[in-house]
Amino acid sequence: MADDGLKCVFKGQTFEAEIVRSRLEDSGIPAMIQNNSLSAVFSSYTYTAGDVTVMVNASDETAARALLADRSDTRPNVMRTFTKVQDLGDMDLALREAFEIKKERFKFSELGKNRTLLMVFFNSSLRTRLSTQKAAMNLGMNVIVLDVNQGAWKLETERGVVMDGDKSEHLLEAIPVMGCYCDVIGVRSFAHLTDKAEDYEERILNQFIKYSGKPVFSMEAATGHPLQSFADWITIEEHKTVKRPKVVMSWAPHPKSLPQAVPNSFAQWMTYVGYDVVITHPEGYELEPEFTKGARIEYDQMKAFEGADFVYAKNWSAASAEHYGQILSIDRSWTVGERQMSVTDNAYFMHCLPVRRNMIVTDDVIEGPRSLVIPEAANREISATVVLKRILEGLSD
Ligand code: AN0
Ligand code: CP
Repeated sequence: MADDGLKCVFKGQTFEAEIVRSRLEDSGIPAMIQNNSLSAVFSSYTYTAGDVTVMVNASDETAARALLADRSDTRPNVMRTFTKVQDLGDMDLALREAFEIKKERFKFSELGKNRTLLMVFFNSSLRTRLSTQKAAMNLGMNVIVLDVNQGAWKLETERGVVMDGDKSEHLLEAIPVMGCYCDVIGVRSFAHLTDKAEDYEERILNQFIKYSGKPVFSMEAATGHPLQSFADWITIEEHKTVKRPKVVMSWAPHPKSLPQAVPNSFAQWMTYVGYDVVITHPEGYELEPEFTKGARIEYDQMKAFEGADFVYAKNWSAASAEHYGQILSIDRSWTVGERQMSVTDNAYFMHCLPVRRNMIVTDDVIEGPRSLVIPEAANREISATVVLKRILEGLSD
């Protein structure tokens, strides 16, 4: 943390302080927890001994107070941001909420009254656009959709650039302006696949979190697609017949370079909920270990598929620093077909869609009785409704 003096923005019990600290950090505000009884420095601050306090840099104090004021309390199941599985808190509760909403999807139709969702798309979408808008409508919200590349000013994203080119507006003005017109913002911004550090820092998404002044959720950002993984998880829970199914995520060929967002999130989510996760891909397609921790990597696709309960196919480009964003293989023997499915335990087939047939998966498998691609897409409405509901519950007037 910078050395411009620390200010206390919260005082309370340790567990609450932890929630407050992570909420601040998620919004790009460095924060630390201090225990008064242990800190001599502390006596000089307004808040006196006895409790745990959360400290921020003096220059962040106003932003931190505004952020904390925007949520009525520190209940763990209300959310300010949704970018990763951990944001959901108690997973059993999240799943119960998903099934409750699936049974009665208009149950919370008053919650979003006079609230506005802004969905910002830097990239194309079918499912995310429709399902998130439907979710907002289930909750009684108003919705604005902005397709940045269709009709908005071209946006500069780098600070310090002399804007004498074709970009008319800077993201640093555009974001707070967008924040003026809404209560919640969803952002879709894919990896550019040229600069790994820039993508993996989630520069665009984090700027929205930091400068919009509103709760922000990912509608697929550079390194993750949590709304998709949440829907995938609901779908698996609905179809599994054993407590801990074997879930195999398989790379498959694709003619264009695709981000790692979907496989990153899927691996992270499925290991987090404790499934038996196997990832199979040709050498060179290793994902970042922070997402695959707890999964087994098997380079032999047929071996990986043995006894699988669920097969999740997806293409992604290389994630390594040397080959970042590159296509290293277009080997069509990896296309998921009857040959691979026959060694599974009558596995269900899954894909997030959009899918290129006979590159990723054969017509027969995707059209077959074990294909879950449509129920999976349908559950996108449910995952989005849970996420928006929780964000709405965290808003104060
Ligand atoms: C995107 C991707 O692979 O990240 C979106 C998937 C939901 N897919 C394509 O661009 C084809
Ligand atoms: N699965 C998914 O996110 O699809 P879209 O890219 O169409 O939104």
